Amino acid sequence: MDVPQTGICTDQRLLTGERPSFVLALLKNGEPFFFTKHVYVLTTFSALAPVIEAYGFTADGISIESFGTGLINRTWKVVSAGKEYILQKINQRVFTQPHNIAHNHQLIAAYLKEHAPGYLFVAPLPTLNGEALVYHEGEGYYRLFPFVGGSHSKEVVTTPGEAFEAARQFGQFTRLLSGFDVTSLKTTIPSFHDLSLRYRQFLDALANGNKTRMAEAKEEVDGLLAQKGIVEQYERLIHNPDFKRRVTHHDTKISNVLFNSQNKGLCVIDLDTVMPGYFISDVGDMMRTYLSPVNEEEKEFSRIEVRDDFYKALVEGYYSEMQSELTATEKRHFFFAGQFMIYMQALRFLTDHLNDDAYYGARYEGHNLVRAKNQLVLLQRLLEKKEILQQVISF
Ligand code: GN1
Ligand code: MG
Repeated sequence: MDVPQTGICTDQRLLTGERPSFVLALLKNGEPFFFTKHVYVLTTFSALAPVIEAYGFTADGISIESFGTGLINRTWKVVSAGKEYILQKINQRVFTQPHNIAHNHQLIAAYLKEHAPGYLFVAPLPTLNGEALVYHEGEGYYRLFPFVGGSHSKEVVTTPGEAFEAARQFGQFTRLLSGFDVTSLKTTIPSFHDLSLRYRQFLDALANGNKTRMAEAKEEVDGLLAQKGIVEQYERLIHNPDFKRRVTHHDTKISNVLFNSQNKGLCVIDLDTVMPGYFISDVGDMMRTYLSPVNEEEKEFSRIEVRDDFYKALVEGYYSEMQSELTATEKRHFFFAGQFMIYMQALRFLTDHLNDDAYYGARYEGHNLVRAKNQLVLLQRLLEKKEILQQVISF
């Protein structure tokens, strides 16, 4: 196996439950040198070499560095021979059947190629053997994407124009696939946005989770239990035939939209959770991540707010693509989408806190409790504006 003679590999990601790590590996004459603050994560060229070789990269001059802020998969930016790529390792604790993801990507890519040939769908690149995934023995599954040239992503939405653009992108994605047979998609995470299941998992964590943490989080636990009506409303909705199963992205946070240098939306990314679902998942996660000037990581809760003009832009952006697709029942539940998703995310963060951070990991003690509190405040801010915001949808 060849290892590069020179290059830099950085990795700031953490392993679940461990402390933040920073590793800088410099390779000289094939020998790695590590400069570390906390040596918990080691990602070296040699660890990734079998993967990058599958794509025919030569080791000389390649650079691989950690990229993005996703919580589940691990992502690197790869530069080789002047070309940029995104390399990802699929988290198999979460995505237990990586081939299901590849199957979905292939079906959607083929459909869009035929029905919307100009659409930018960022599909994985095939290996030298024509495979969509690389299996690295003892490590897991990887795939490589082209890096969309001239693109950038965002962590928070700073203008209504950005909210409009992002909402338009997700609306366009679902609309272009409205003629696609949604039942042909495989489920990549069973019951991913099933709020009733998330609620049961929360109750389960209350019964079996960390008792000390439970006592400390009593106020948040009670706050979530008190809003169980959201689960009941969700149950009623999904049994309503006017609530359609559509091709749904299921992770529409702002960092999953690529923008060009003029801040126009280019495409949506992070397509692993594209599955049959309901529009409230996509619209709700946009509300969760576009309406406030700060995101789920914010510890200063007074900075969390719901911006009316961003809500309006979100509605207009999504409707610019989906207005004629949505049923009247769906439109009436536009606001509910935000309640549904913010509540679900608060449940998931608090459940994980009670389960000792087994799913999301934690960068500091109490990280998921802070995230849960943050989402509860956001939900409160949204509900306070219910009447005003519902008037925005007058068309
Ligand atoms: C996870 O890995 P990432 O950041 O794309 C999670 C989403 C959550 C999000 C919260 C598969 O997404 O559902 O909304 O964290 N994805 C999965 O930041 O659980
Ligand atoms: Mg994601």
